[in-house]
Amino acid sequence: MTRTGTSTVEAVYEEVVRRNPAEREFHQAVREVLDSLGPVLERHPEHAELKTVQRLCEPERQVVFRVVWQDDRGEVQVNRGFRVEFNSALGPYKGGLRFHPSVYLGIVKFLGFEQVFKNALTGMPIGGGKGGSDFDPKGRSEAEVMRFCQAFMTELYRHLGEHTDVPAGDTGVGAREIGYLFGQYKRITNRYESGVLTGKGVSWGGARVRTEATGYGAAFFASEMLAARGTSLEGRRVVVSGSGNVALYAVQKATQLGATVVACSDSGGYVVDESGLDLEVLQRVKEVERGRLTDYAERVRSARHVVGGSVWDVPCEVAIPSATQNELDEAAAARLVRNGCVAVSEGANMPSTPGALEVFRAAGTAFGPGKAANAGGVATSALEMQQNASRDSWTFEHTEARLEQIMKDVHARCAEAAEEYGSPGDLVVGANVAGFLRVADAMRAHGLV
Ligand code: NDP
Ligand code: 2IT
Repeated sequence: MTRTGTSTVEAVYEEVVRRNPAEREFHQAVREVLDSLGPVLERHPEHAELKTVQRLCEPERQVVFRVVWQDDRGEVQVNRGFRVEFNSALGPYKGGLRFHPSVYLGIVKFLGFEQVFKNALTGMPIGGGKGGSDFDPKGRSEAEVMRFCQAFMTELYRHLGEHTDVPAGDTGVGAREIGYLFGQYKRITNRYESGVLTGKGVSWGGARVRTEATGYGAAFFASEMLAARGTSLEGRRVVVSGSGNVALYAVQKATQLGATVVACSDSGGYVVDESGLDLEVLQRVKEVERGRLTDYAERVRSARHVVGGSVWDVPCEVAIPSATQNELDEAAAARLVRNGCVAVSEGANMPSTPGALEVFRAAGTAFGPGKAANAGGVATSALEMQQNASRDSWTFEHTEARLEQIMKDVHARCAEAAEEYGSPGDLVVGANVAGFLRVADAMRAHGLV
């Protein structure tokens, strides 16, 4: 990296850490992007003058609010809600809502920052944002989840709109929660504004394939990376971490593409099944019964449940981490490489630590960063917005074909940018550079705002 590029990004990073103290995940996400931008700033000195990178690191708006609700025993509960509207250069703020006890501003900002680049990479007209709450849905009744969602939306609604900010799901937020959130938005505003949330039920404005889209997209992306190396998923041993929305559909698509998915996990441990996971049972346990992997292992004789431990101990050729940030560290990456893993497609956001990334780079492992590999979810959300705007409803086949093409395009954009900016084959650099250039160009056009 040349000196001007390096000194600019170093100064920006120091400033980000100073202005956003103790937001570790946000620092990490910014660092990774900045590490890719030196050569871009060299070639586009106007962005140094316009302080494009500094502006990109500062959210346009951050909303933090109190959420008060009553649990089933009548006890008053107080949670914190967030919506970080990060960047609207390319379209309305777009990004999911996460309900998990670990949520704080640093998590929401890292996710919002990643979302800006991811959404740019899809080529669609969507800006970046993210939100959520430290509410823990685990063990909560249906009625409690509904009351929480209503209380959350009672504040959030004033910041939303189909041309302003369009949330969707993320960890802990699926079709059920989107339903309650939409109902409350409609009640407060007296508007059936379909395009204000995505991930809706198909019978009331949702897009087919949105449920499957992130996991399918991550499997398609793995397939693209392997194709670029003259091979495929056919006959490959795959491990997927997590067993939530992204993981389930990554398992399904990888299996449809000829792979055998031998393991998946949750926060309590993992299951291994050498004959391949039984998706039907897995879906019933996780989606219908909202159960645990221990329930799955009780029903499937060939499966073995391991309490605790790391799913990355299970040898595989392709890994699709789809649980949470920093779930795959340097030691796990080294084990994966040693066991013959040739490709990693990140279904989750930032699941690999910086140390893991270095291991994969050094080993020449094909690596698809989350902001590229999991972009299928938000891209299909943008397709849902299109359908809502035209009051149309597409078939599953048509929508899936669009998703597959989008994932191919995202891969191509990353590969081309990596090549052009001196890091051929490095899709981390490619994703950061291609995402940056598209947002930066729009920001320049809009002037100093
Ligand atoms: P879900 O809530 O449906 O599932 C999350 C899964 O990950 C669960 O199996 C959960 O286990 C596991 N998990 C969560 N936190 C931890 C943890 N700290 N340690 C171990 N396991 C954990 O979420 P999604 O599938 O929707 O999201 C998974 C990831 O994908 C997140 O990083 C999210 O940001 C990302 N993503 C999601 C998209 C979407 O459309 N939903 C789009 C793009 C990215 P347990 O049940 O035990 O908590
Ligand atoms: O991280 C993500 O891209 C998501 N959670 C999906 C966001 C969306 O608006 O569909």
